[in-house]
Amino acid sequence: MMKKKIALIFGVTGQDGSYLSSFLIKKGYLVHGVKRRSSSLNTSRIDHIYQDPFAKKRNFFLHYGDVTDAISVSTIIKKIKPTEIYNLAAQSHVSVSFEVPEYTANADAIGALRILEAIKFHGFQRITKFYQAGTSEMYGKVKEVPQSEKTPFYPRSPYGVAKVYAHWITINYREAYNIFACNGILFNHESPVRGETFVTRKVVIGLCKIKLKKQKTLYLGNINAKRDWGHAKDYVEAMWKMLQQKKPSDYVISTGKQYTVKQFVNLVLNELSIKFIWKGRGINEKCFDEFDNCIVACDKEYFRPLEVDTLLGDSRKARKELKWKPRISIKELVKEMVDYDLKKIIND
Ligand code: NAP
Ligand code: G4F
Repeated sequence: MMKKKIALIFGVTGQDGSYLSSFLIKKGYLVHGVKRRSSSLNTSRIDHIYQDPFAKKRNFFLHYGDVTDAISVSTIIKKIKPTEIYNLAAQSHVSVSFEVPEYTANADAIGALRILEAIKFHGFQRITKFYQAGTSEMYGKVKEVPQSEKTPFYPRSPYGVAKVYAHWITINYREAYNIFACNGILFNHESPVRGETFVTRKVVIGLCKIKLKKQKTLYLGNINAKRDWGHAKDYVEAMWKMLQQKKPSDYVISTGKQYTVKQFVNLVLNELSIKFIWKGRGINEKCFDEFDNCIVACDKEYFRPLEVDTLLGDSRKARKELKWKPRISIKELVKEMVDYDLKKIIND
């Protein structure tokens, strides 16, 4: 009988962690996830795959740990001896990284180093493959359009800078110690379980509440920023595909289509059948419903010290070598997110 593959996911309780866990369980993996201790439950995204610790024949296991704690990282890796490690753990909010830059560097940059060093320290170079959750934020003030694996980085936030370190330390351990290590450079990807303070989910929740007359106005920051938005379900498949190649490499994962935040708002308003009109310019631009109620406005509070104005990915390498392509369109993504939050708000 073939030995089961063993995956270890740092960041299992996050959006991508939940989709990746479900995906790998379906592929027949034994999946181990690292969760942080928190004062209230932080496992709602993985409740559907949770298994009783006393149940026989389990394929999903949780461990307490933290990527800022080298001993916990090293102990878990030694105990599990995983065939694949996915490092999804991060303080992943760009705006928050300006408020907690040192913590962001510790978790997002040195966190990756701690995992790589543990693989090396335990002599698992030949056993354990490594995936690093890189980001289009590394392109920041973009040097070319669209952005590919060859585009130079110019990060614009403590988060982006930390991720550039993680990117290069992954390449460094691949070249120095022959670890099968890959960087995914993923553009924004969303889902119904996206964190509530990222713009897509914030817009969906806000406008659903406005539709249900539970909120009057949604306040946003820079509505002219452009993003290349995909669906998390498609993107976790690309992570897995990278680790199934003959040779490790780095890949851009993106849809190749770009929308402004304002266009995303419009898609959600259409999905909710809310008639609307935009008036004004710049920070004074506002969206009104058919009864002249202001339903969307901008507030300085949500602007960042530096902005990434535009992101658009060129994922031709992944499409060719990984035979990967996004399946879910932005319209389908919006519909799924709206359906989920409308139901949730009605039932809460
Ligand atoms: P997310 O929902 O914010 O999830 C982040 C995960 O990391 C959560 O499980 C979180 O735990 C965990 N975590 C945070 N700090 C940690 C620490 N010190 N030790 C251990 N775990 C820690 O992010 P996501 O959207 O799933 O993204 C997954 C990864 O891809 C992140 O590294 C992110 O930076 C990167 N990325 C995301 C996108 C995107 O558009 N979603 C694009 C490119 C790259 P808690 O649940 O306890 O907070
Ligand atoms: O949804 P966002 O917060 O995502 P952002 O900053 O692009 O970062 C996300 O994608 C990255 C990949 O490129 C990941 F690496 C990262 O972990 C994260 O998942 O903001 C998107 C855009 C920004 O330009 C922001 O300024 O929306 C703009 N925006 C406008 N109003 C807002 C708001 N963003 C947030 N969060 N909240 C607002 O009210």
